[in-house]
Amino acid sequence: MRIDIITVVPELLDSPFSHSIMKRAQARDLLNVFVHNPRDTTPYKQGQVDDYQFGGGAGMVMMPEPLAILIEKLQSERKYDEVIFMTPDGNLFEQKTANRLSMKENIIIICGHYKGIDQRIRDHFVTMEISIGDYVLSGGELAAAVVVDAVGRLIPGVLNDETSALFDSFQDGLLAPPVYTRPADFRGWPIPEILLCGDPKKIDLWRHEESLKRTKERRPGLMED
Ligand code: 6GU
Repeated sequence: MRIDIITVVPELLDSPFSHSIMKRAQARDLLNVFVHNPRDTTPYKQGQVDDYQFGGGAGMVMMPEPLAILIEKLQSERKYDEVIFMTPDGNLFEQKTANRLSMKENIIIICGHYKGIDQRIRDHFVTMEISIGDYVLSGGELAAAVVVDAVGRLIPGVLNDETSALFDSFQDGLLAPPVYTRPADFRGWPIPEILLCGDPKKIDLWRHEESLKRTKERRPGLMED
């Protein structure tokens, strides 16, 4: 899978894909992330990419031309399945969105900055608008990193134990159960005895019950879906 991210602050994305699972995914060529700065290709003087908004109001808006130039250049090189715009007024990003995106071949992700991007880019190039939650970030970059991570780890072959994503929180609509490692008694706090019983069926059942309990307590809304 190839992901092209468009941002005026590429430095914000230097680190998120350079470690751990995202690093391995790229080393294995299962995921390729490229970051593009519209400042480098803008037709305007001095790298201008934003301007005042028509109608007045505080805050700059990203101009359409520098974004269109970059998007069209990428689209002339390969076919993209989605052109995603990261924005707090987008559709809420959920595990099912990540699942769906992990099956795509090529996607473009546009990170908004300032007051946002010119609406005409959203109308004529963007195919999907994503928010990662009901709070406002200074720009779309950290949100894009969240999306790339959540999607990237689902690409077949990326995770070590391919079955492990199956047991993630949300993957079956429930939160994950608690986990324990050694020692079995830490400062007088023992692990649940059932985990030592050696019967995988009993343990699975216990884990499922703990998942249900946790979901009912913390996210009852998930149970209704
Ligand atoms: Cl995608 N962008 C920004 N700027 N803020 C957000 C967001 C995105 N999702 C939640 N808050």
